[in-house]
Amino acid sequence: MVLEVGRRVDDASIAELTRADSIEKRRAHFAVGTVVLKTMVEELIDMGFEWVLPVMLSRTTDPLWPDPGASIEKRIELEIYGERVRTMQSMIVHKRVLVSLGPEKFFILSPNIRIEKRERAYTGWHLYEFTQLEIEMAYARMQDVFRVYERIMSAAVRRVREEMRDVLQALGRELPELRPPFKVVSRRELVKKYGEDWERRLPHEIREPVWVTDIPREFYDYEDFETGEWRNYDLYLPEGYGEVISGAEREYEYEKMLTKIKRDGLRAEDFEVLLRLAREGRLKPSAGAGLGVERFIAYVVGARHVAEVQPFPRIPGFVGEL
Ligand code: ASN
Repeated sequence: MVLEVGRRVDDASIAELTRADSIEKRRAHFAVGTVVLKTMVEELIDMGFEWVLPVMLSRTTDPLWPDPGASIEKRIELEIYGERVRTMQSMIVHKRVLVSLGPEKFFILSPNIRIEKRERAYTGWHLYEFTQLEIEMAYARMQDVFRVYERIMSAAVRRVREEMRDVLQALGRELPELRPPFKVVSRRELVKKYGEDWERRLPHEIREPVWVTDIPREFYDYEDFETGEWRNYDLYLPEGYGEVISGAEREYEYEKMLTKIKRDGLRAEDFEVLLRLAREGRLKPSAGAGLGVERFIAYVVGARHVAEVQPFPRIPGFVGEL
């Protein structure tokens, strides 16, 4: 169904999508998205998660560096009240502070701005503004996070299949049921099997979602300094769709975090609160992740471009009419 990764859409379909009056054609996507969001939020609340609200401007944000998947063209900083603030690339730093000071189990629908390189428009899988369904749980392990997302995603798919059969049919989408637990494979195994290009190939090779673990990236994900193993994970979707969740067990020790911040060439003063809590022994171990809301809905409706589920598409390199 989906064209080759890296070129899922062309300029003509992007031009069409970014016209303000193209909304009408995509109304079915918003109806499905409503059921998806409602189900996931209800399931999280049933599991005892508290719903907290996002921030959008802050002195600190996710550096998104080093990350093999990142391709940020511009980082947005602005001045307000005489202070420099950044727009949120993700709320990871805030999640770590909040989970340590309370509540210990929460979720956030968090808007992120990531000015991705223009060529990413054509992957069909990148946006310059999107929303993450973020969770964080104190003292949790990666398997706990797997179970939470498996439950909310499979419940959402079940509900859409049951309640929106006609809409799926009109969209021409044959949506398979999700059957947890999903398979878990390490990045090292994938490199052996598919080579360094595993990330492009995997979404075309799998028939069910797969958790990929042990990915070297930002300082806040837990790294075992003895074995070199990272206790982090991404969830990949089949049918050519790809990564939809990213998360990790987290670093919480002061010295280790500082070593990694310096190793990555970041500025310790950008993460002052995190480091202060860690130094005082108040930064709790936790695990969490974020699900790309538009990506998951795009998978559910069978969209060619993830922007098809946004009312006002935010496609890298293309600023629409609204
Ligand atoms: N949401 C991710 C996490 O919880 C971080 C990210 O978006 N870079 O780990």
